[in-house]
Amino acid sequence: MTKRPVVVATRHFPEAVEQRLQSMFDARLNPEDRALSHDELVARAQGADGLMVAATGKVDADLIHRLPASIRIIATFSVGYEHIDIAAAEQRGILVTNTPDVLTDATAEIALLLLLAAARRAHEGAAMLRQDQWTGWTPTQLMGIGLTGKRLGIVGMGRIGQALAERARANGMEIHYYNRTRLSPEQEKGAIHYATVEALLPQAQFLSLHCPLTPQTVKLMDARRLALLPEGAVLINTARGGIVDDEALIAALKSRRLAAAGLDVFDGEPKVDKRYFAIENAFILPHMGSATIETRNAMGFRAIENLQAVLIDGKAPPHRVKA
Ligand code: 8YV
Repeated sequence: MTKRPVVVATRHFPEAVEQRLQSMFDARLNPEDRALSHDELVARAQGADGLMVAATGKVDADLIHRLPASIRIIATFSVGYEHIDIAAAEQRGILVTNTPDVLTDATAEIALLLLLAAARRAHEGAAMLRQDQWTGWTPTQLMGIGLTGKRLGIVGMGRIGQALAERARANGMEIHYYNRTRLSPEQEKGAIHYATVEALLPQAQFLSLHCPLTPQTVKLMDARRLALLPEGAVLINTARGGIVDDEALIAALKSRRLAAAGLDVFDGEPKVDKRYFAIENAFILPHMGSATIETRNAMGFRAIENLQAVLIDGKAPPHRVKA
């Protein structure tokens, strides 16, 4: 039997994904899901052909330079790839791939969940009930904000932004968006395009972030831009925590300048600015955007398709990302 390519998995992936990995490759798994130091990862990668990583571990230039020359592909189990130094990988002739499309619906669903939960004060209601503080219905209790007829601003109208727009339209919202390039009329479906984020913000009674984290979008939502949102706006972030300036957002939520926020991602994850825990108008989740069984399996299979193309079929990977 010919030697099967060796793939190192840096995390414990869903069972069906690991089974497929093992059926196709000589897979070095991480069943305990231990956080691997760079030293450990470099040791595990000796003689290996590919890595399957997740967005939770930095694959920086230092690590890439230390990888053995046998590594030909780094397949990330994520659509985002800001954790990988692509230029450093390219310099060493290592291909980098991601998992687009398959998590679009799941992430849009979580964005809608955050939008509804933040607007309708779900956290406060649930906490009141669980802490046995509910003394009964009153005409003015926990009044939130309705979605129908409101303007939703979307920053980044790619796949996930468009999927959220679809769902928001079904809830009676009007879609306004910023994207570097304007979409075609078929994709826009009546959404209104703005050439700058600054032009969009004053329109956005709700604002949802769907752009990647890049040097240009770090702290995009800073105090100045948050102040451009209408009084009582709701901010949703399912993209990356680093796009929002926590200091500015916390101040805006505390002062009620913003009515609420729904956050699935945090700057410096898994460390979270603990002040959010005490902010009742923040509905927060621990990065669950793609966390459905179907989606996580599909992400794994997509990562495997890329590994297979490069390491078994000797072809270009279907989902290569470039510097
Ligand atoms: C992943 C994500 O769960 O794909 C992404 O970019 O943010 C999440 O859906 C996570 O990054 C796992 O690698």
